[in-house]
Amino acid sequence: MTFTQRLLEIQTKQNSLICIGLDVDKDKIPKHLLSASDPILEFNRRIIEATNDLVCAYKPNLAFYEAMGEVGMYALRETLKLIPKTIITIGDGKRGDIGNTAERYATSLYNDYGFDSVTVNPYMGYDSVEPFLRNKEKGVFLLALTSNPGSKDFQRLKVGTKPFYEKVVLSAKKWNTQNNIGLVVGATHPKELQHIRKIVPDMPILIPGIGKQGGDLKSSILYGCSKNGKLAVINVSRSIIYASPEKDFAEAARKAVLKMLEEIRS
Ligand code: OMP
Repeated sequence: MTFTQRLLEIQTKQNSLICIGLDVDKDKIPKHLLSASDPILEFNRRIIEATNDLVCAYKPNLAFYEAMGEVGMYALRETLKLIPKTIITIGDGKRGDIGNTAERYATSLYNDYGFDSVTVNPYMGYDSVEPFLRNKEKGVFLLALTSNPGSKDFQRLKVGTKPFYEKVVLSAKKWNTQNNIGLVVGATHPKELQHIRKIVPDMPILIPGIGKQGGDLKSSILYGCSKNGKLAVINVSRSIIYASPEKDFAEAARKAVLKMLEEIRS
């Protein structure tokens, strides 16, 4: 089964397009957890237990764990063990380097950590992406048009008559011979999302930027989904995991996801 087929199956079974970003910051977790033997792991455990029946994916952003050194990396590995195998994991490291280095990154993220999929920055071209594509069961989300203000600096520059990000989308389409490539398109660009979905009707699109970054859920669903209402992966990190700073944080996270699901389904 290819990555995209598996994602589709999981989204159907879970009846959810939501991905929770596990971007855990020790300064932001409820204070009572700081006395736990591993506060980050405990936080993630509670969030995963409270939400795993409502989501299609979890996306730990590696930066948050790397920033904590060995303690963080341990928490990340243990967190991955807590995520049911029926849910997709996305290792968000936005990797991108020459071929032999990319190969090592792919080995680390897929085989050592065991992520089902990763985010990759395609700026260095095909040879930097290809090692991540070899296993059709593993997925690659290529940055196309990112959610941040700086996305205009390079991604929107015209190459001939088309913006650079569109070249990325067209290349991704060409490289997708194993049905395991997806794109990243920020929720902050609804018009472009609609245009990109037309170019790649059946490719997964990871859509971050809802909540704190100001992206809109309704337009992300309307423009980001495939014809059968799937393959958009709506990522939300802070607005869900920090829905409450108190002891009820896990229940509050669940409530926040339920509210989003209601909005999506309506
Ligand atoms: P919140 O803004 O807290 O929901 O977090 C967004 C998450 O998505 C962070 O982990 C970002 O690194 C990530 N992200 C973006 O915000 N914008 C992008 O264009 C791409 C990503 C990503 O690849 O996940």
